[in-house]
Amino acid sequence: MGRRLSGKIVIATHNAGKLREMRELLAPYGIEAVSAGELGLGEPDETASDFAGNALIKAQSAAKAANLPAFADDSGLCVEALGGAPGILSARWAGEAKDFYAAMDRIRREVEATGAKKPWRAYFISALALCWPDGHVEQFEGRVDGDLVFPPMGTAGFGYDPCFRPDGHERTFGEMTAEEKHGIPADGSRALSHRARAFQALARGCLA
Ligand code: ITT
Repeated sequence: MGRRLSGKIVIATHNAGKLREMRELLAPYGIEAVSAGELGLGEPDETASDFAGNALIKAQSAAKAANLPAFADDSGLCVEALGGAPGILSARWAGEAKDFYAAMDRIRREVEATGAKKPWRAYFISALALCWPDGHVEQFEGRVDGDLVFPPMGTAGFGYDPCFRPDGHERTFGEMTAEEKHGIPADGSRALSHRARAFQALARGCLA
């Protein structure tokens, strides 16, 4: 059992899509969440070589700056035919303009160039970090596997959602409701998205 999270926390993200999902995941627990953007916190450089390391950098920096417990997510889409790219560079592939349709098209072109046979396999990873101002840290990870879909389908969600169809489903994340993508099943069964799966582990460790 990890350290129990309560009271007020910072959600250490500047990504509006993630912020919405992280707020929705925390909502049932009566935790007051303020975002890094609302507090005017800067964005630290994500210099680690893996998702967990970058989540830790974001959570530690926000916990220190706000003197509150901080909750961060580092996540991305890993394409098997590309050796796991874009992976931790998922946000950077969308460029300054945050053009995820361009990033999805780059994935399509690069996978096509490898000659990989369909279905093109991919997975999303979410690494969550909770950091307290005294330096205590709790970390969790979630993953969901699926196929890439081109052209991208649906306009729900954010980022790479329209080009990812999770295993066992007929629709992409971009065609799913928020509840389908990252709702936490009331019967205790496994959630669908990488972030919701990581959050289930966090809830068992720090919110029970
Ligand atoms: P913060 O660091 O401020 O949280 P960011 O967008 O830079 O925001 P990351 O470095 O973790 O976040 O980049 C992850 C990228 O991967 C993100 O920009 C999304 O486009 C993509 N991604 C992560 N989770 C996703 C999801 O559930 N659906 C679609 N795309 C996702």
